[in-house]
Amino acid sequence: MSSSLANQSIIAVALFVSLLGLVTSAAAEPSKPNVIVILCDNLGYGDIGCFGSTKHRTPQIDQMAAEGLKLTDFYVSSGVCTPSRASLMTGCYPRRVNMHVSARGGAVLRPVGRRGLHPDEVTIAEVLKSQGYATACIGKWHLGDQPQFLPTRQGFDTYFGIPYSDDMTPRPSQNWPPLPLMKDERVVEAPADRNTLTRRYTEASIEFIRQNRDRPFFLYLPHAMPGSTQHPFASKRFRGKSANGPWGDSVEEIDWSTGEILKALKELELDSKTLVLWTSDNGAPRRNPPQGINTPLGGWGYTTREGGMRVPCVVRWPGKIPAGSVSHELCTTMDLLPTFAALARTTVPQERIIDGKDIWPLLSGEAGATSPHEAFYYYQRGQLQAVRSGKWKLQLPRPAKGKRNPAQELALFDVRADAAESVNLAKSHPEIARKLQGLAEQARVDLGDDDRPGRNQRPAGHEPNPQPRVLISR
Ligand SMILES: [Ca+2]
Repeated sequence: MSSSLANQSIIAVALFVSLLGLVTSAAAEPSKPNVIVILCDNLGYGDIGCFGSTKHRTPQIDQMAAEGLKLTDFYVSSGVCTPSRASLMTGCYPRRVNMHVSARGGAVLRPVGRRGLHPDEVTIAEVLKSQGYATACIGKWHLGDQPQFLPTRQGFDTYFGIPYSDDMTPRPSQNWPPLPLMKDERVVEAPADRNTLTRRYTEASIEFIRQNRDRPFFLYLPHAMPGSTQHPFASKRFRGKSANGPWGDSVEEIDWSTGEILKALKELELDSKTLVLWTSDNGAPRRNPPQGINTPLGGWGYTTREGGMRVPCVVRWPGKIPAGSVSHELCTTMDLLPTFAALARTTVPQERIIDGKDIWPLLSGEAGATSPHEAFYYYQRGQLQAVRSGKWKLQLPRPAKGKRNPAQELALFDVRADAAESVNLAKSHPEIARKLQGLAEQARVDLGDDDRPGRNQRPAGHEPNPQPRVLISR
């Protein structure tokens, strides 16, 4: 063999070995996981079995918890829909993205509204879409009902659902249209048949999963139920069947829905490739007679009490998240965007502040993993009302503001031992109270408080749309 031939052989072998290396490393690189977020509307901390409900039968969600992780100290950023959902989508506090109040200063967006989540904000769907994910939003959006604010303009390939709350039906003195059920940017049914929403959202979700079984997908499923009406809706199969009236019926139908989705994942052999996170957008509101349950937390939805902002959360991903695990570390819906971005092997937007953190160490049960948040802030609309750090929650003093906002004294609670916020420890732990007041002051500077603007609120905020119009079928 001539030396040049020998050299060529060596080069060929080297080339082959390095190609082999490339092939094996590509094969060894895990595919990007699918992500499913199931978000209930107004469902309370104690409304499902694995979080203590004795009234509602939720075997599917309980089984999901047994196969995955329960987060006991998981928070939403607001006690009401719109700001809570804005945070979930963007990883930011509502004030950061200027979604803490509606155009008229109300707590949530209304139909035919002037505002919505600013199109320039970066959503989870946009982050994952940029990484090759198929994306769908199926359910309640509530981040703007005008075309420029719809899910289809915020990174979702497809949308199916009602763009706002299910109780926003025509009423005198409002130009609200019959409740619109939309496919992408078209109204396909009005008024929407609310009894069948949970069933139809479930069917559409499973169809989306089937269609995208061979590529990574992100499914955002914000249910309409138990929702905002005095009489939550359910399919005939579930109506009148629970021990807790229409509220319980709708929760039990959501449990069925969750089971169907998990069943579809198993059948399609996607179980080991899919993270499913199940939670609620805020706690159960006060009703008379009572419907939803926040026990053992104190207070009701629409407030900054624990019952308003701490929600049940179950996360499942067989093989990656230890079965039957529980974490008491503080984490939030704002952490979803950074966590999912990391799972998709990308980063959060670098040119802007994102409040959420990657909580994969907590989800995956890494030894010694702790909350990435030194402080968590409880805002009611634009007002900072409380701050939590570790096990401590400081309720900030404030004067009365309207009937629904009574005066509050400074109060310190150990919300790990006293989730009902019943024993004020401010006098016995003045140094803790002082420390938390310092953290509150940082938030006032950064995010603002009431009429005081924050240094790092995004100035563009959400663009008012001067001439909103009623969405119609076209
Ligand atoms: Ca809600």
